[in-house]
Amino acid sequence: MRVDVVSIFPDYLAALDLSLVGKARRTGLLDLRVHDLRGWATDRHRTVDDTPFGGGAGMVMRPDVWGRALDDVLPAGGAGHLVVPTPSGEVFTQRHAERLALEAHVVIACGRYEGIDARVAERARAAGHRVSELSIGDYVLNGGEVAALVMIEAFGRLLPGVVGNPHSLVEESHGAAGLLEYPVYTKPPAWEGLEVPEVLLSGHHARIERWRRDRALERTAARRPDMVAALDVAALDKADLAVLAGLGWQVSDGRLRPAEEPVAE
Ligand code: JCH
Repeated sequence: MRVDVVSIFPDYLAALDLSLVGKARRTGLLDLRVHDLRGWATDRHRTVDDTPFGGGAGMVMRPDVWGRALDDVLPAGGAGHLVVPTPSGEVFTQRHAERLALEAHVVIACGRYEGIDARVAERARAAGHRVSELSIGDYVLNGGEVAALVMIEAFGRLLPGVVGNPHSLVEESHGAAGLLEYPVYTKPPAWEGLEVPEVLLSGHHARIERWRRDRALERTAARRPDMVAALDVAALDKADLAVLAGLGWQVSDGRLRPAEEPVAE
């Protein structure tokens, strides 16, 4: 897979030399290149921004500079996928990561200031590229670089051969099960008076599976009620439904719904 990142702070992306993504680059699974946007500026000061039309605070990144950059890094014939991190995008999820991992060529345009002139995404779409304007969550960053790091790590580990054991990819949170991960423990079995749950030391595989499933259901109900509401009821067994009932969730009209909260007098 080929990935190009364009930024006025290319050094921000230095972390991509490390860990799993760094290894994927060295082994040739990932051809990742980072570019300095100022290389496409034309004036003495290498200006990339200007004041916003319509007024308002801050500066906006110029479309002409970005246009020259993308003409050089997007593949010919509208065959690219342009990702633009932005606080106004759809929220990036594991589904986006899975789709991006299937692409031959992704270009990530990291903005700064108040963002990039909207005509840049518009023109890339008109040229036939896929364009995804994506937020990594509901908080405000100073630019797209950290979001690009997050996305590259999320899709990079899904490339065939990047994570050693592909089994560990399917068992994780936000995979098919739609539940958060159960808590995990390792040695020593007793640490500072805290014990590993006995069932995990029992060697009883079926009981361990049930215990993990119960903890996953509990955690998901406590932390992510939106994920409980989205569960496929047909994929749940009687024990799952009993645990969820104990947590205040009931099936009605084929969907899980929270039991009514008592109305205050
Ligand atoms: C970005 C900015 C507009 C701040 C400039 C480019 C992504 N999830 C997520 N949060 N923040 C970002 C992000 C991505 C790219 C850029 N900024 C700063 C831009 C704003 O409007 C309120 C605020 C932030």
